[in-house]
Amino acid sequence: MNVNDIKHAGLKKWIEDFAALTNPDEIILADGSSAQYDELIDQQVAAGYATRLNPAKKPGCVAYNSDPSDVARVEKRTYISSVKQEDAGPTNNWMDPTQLKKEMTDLYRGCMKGRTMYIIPFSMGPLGSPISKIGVEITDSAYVVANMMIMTRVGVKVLELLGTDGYYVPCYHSVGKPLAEGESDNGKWPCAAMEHKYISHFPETREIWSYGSGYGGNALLGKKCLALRIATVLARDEGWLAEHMLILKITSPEGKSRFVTGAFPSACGKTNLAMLIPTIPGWKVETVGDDIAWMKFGSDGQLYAINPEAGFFGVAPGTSDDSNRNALIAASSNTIFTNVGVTEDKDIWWEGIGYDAPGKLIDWNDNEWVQDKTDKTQKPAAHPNARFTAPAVQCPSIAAEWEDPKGVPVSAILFGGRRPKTIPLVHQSHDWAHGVFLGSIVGSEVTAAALDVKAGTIRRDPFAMLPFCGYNMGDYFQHWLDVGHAAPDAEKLPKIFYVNWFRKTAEGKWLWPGYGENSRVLKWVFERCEGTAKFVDTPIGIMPTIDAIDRPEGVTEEDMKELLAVDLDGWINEVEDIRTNHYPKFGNHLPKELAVFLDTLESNLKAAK
Ligand code: OXD
Ligand code: MN
Repeated sequence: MNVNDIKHAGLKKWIEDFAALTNPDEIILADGSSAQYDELIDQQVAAGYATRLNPAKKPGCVAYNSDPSDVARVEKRTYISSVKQEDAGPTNNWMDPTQLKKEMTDLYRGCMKGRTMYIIPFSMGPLGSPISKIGVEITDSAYVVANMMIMTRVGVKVLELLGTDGYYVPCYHSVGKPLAEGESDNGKWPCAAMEHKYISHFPETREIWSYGSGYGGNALLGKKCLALRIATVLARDEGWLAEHMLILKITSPEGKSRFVTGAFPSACGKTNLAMLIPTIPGWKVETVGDDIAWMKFGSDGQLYAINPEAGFFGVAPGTSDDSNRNALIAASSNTIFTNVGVTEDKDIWWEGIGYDAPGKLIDWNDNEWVQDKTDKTQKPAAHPNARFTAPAVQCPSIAAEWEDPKGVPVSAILFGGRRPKTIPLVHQSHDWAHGVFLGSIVGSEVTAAALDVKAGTIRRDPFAMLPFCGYNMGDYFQHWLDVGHAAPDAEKLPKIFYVNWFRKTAEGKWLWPGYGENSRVLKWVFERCEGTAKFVDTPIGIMPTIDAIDRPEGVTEEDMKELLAVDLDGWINEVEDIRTNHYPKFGNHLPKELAVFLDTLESNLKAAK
């Protein structure tokens, strides 16, 4: 099938208009077939953009290196371009949509010269699910097409669902590097200069316009752009939730299963938690999704979640047999690696993979690289944000229900961040609205030196949505409260917990081992849902009694007391920081209900002193 066979007149005209503006050499429809995927990858390997990995070690896998200027999401070039600036709120970059569209139209003019334009019809969520949404991405990057084919459901079946007049979210993408007559990329990753990169969202018209970057969330427009920023706007208007959350299934030794979603800022081990291998005998954890959850009430009054994605775009460095064996297995075939080291026998390697580099590598900058453990200043072979793009279905822990079109019923929602002090291992909200308060105050220690924030400081990242909310975050808090008020049956709302795997002693030693041991906390969450867990009420919320969570090896009773203590002074400082530096940002968009929770927390803490 090709573009001329498209039956949807509006879609056809939209494609023709953009082709007239961007002037590509040819137009190809991504039909979703494995034959087309293989052909694309073969072409990319032949043109020098990608290296085919050793079929005996990594069958069906390729490795790409990007341009050093194009290695991550670029938040400072990401815009929520609503008509009114106030609707983008204090946490988003804003530009007037007319001005932004003018600037970007000028950049798009002729930008696909010498390149192929690909049309990618995609579904976020299982085909035909009442919770799914359809998008169409136009791109001039074959890398984007191949990644979208793993991360979403692509092709002819989506066009069939669209019919002759179905609704889709229109998404423009170009790497922003037109080729002159006879010019070639010579196998180098094409992209535009930083000041010409734009990741733009138009919430009123539900459009995504991306230019200049070929990497990850900047270019695979189904993920952060559609499934979070635009979806939050759709969810607000339609009464559901589009969230930066993993979805997991936990099953007790008695065979009872519950589903849990969890929001954690980037770099807090979300993918590891979603694929966790429990250390407690008899318990099982399975994966439904590792990054995004869309949640809607079912006709039974229960909140149901789907994973809108079909693959994992996971951070490679640090992924090892110990930290996440399931991810390594998922990414052992039919996977695209970006910015990792490649060994002489064409296998992959990265820092934290669990073994030393086997001989000479080609690093992510295309240079020869030999590991020198005595050189503390040696640049890494893999970029810290190097990624694997792997099909979800290949994950050994994938749950049988992961593609269920009606979604999975959610029993519990976790919020968390990287907090060395103050925040206990786990506490639970009294109810939904109190849980919204907990989500609104989430913060995480800044670890990446690249961020414009001093390492070691706490960056508030409410609901782990700071870079992903498509409208005013104060209004987003209100939407969460409204969802609770509108719940058909408040008893059936998920219970909400705040967890912290990252507590340290004054000497900087981890108090909690994390990874598979986090299953002990999940067990307590499960038991709270069952009504069987031991708990106490405290000034900050409901907490486990000291003996309610089995201690992992190496965690003493003293450690456990510290992990489950209410640090009154620490919390009083926390309240002060929220009152001074966090909540005021939202001005009159901050829901009154949340300000009341902050006052109540403060008086509870003072009364307990
Ligand atoms: C991601 C992120 O890439 O959250 O998933 O940054
Ligand atoms: Mn994410």
